[in-house]
Amino acid sequence: MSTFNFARKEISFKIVYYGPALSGKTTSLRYIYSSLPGKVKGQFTSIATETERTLFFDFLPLELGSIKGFKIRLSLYTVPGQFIYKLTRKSVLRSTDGIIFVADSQRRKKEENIYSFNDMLENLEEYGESLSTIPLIFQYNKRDMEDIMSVEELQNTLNPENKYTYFETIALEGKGVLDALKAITKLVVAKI
Ligand SMILES: Nc1nc2c(ncn2[C@@H]2O[C@H](COP(=O)(O)OP(=O)(O)O)[C@@H](O)[C@H]2O)c(=O)[nH]1
Ligand SMILES: [Mg+2]
Repeated sequence: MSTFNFARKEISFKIVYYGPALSGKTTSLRYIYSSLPGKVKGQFTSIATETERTLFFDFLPLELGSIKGFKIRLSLYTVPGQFIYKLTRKSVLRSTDGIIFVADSQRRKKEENIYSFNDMLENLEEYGESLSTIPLIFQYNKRDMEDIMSVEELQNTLNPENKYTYFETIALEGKGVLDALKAITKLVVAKI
């Protein structure tokens, strides 16, 4: 839920990077962090296990331009993808304004992508939310890897009605990451 702070003339939006474990969510946030000038980005907080997989969440506050005199703030979160962290994923998703679903293009991850997408829908539903009100953008990530699904196959699997915009991304190189962020930002800002 976007929040207005009239005293400080700020609007804050929350965007969650959702997807299966190791699909490239934290890498996407790292790239965003490294590519933006210092005054735009806040502290990048990452709480990780020793194996470098996200345990709780990653959090990156950004200050963008302003509209109608209100400063735009974005808070970017990622969820831990491993099956056992379902409750954490649900709590990170609370009151989100937009979702970037980071799918892993590798063929052997097909079922995990589907599981994660359905898990996200379930969690939204438990908050009384759905994709009819919360904008979503896909990142079809790891396009540089061997044995990946075609975009057509990913679309048929995750986005069969082509309702959501997708970007082919290589988070490790930053390719497509900022385009996806801009697209979701446009959608969440348009909603207010
Ligand atoms: N080749 C390749 N590796 C990637 C890409 N994106 C992420 N990775 C790697 O995949 C692994 C998991 O990435 P991470 O961002 O931690 O996944 P998360 O669990 O979704 O946060 C790391 O070793 C990354 O370097 C990509 O587009 N291409
Ligand atoms: Mg992570």
